[in-house]
Amino acid sequence: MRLAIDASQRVRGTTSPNPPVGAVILDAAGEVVGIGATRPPGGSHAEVAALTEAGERARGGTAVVTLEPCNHWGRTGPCAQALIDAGVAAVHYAVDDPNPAASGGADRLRDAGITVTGGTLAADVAHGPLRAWLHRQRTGRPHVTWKFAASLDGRTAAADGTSQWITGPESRARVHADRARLDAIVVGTGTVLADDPWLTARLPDGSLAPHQPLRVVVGTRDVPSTAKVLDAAAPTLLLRTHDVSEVLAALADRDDVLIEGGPTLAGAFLAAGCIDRVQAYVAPVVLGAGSHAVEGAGVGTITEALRFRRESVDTVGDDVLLTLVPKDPTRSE
Ligand code: AOF
Ligand code: ZN
Repeated sequence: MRLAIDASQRVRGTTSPNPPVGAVILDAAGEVVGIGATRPPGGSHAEVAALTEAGERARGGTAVVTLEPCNHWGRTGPCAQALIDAGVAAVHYAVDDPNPAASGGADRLRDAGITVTGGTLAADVAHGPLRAWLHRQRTGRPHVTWKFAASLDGRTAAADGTSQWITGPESRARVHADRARLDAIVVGTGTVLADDPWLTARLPDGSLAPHQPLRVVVGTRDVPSTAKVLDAAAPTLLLRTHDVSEVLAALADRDDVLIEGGPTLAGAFLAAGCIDRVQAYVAPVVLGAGSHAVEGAGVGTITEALRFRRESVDTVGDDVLLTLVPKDPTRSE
């Protein structure tokens, strides 16, 4: 299952509206003979990709899949039937498919005499590669992460507006690796005008990662045609609105969305209860003056404070990465 999870991680950001699923086929002796992951929409599901690699060696073997094999004719044929036809003897999967149109694969496999085990490493998969897709299945909207980098004194830019390199090189590398697995990155027009960000995912050598998320610019101010965000490195969507629900509606077929800035956009998403996870990079540096990560989150008094629960704390180089989820999810659950 760890191998299947790794395979699925590599296709994150390339499969939506389908889930990034991973599959591994073992032959009858327990040797790995096929590894596959969901192809872009219209392409093979993970099981079929792995079975194709395994060929005849799948007969009498075992399939390990991060999601219950599907049972329907959608854009492709049912994976449960493909596993039956390939003659596998056992199937282990992590998470039940919540999509009513596709579920039922486990029963179909059992009816064909295959030993089926569900729930293998289910929490790792549900909180990991399938988190955003499962969230959209449950709520009907994308999973939204709000990411920011701040100094020890809570500043996201210095007094003169300069903001590059608050956090260290390790944090920047991590941000780029994360970007390459996203479906969309959202910023406000204010951030585009102030910082002219490129919003691409770059590899450690500075070149562009093979997969680029959709760049989304939100707001009513004009974006100059020379803005880096409008170049050909990745697709870009301009949304002339401030309205959080309009932004989410425009991204309804995306699973994994990141809010990158600035403070007005973050405030609007927080006030609307539409942040599902926070990634706060805190750097050991003091700026003493300058902007903050959030403006206007609708908090007037301490009892209205938006509170979060710690999911993890990681050190990244000299920085600390706090990963948080809302304590009292309003719309997110
Ligand atoms: C699997 N393996 O790798 C994936 C599955 O329209 P389709 O045919 O592409 O089907 C999409 C649905 O199939 C999707 O909503 C989900 O329920 C399931 N995805 N199932 O067995 C896979 N990606
Ligand atoms: Zn399938």
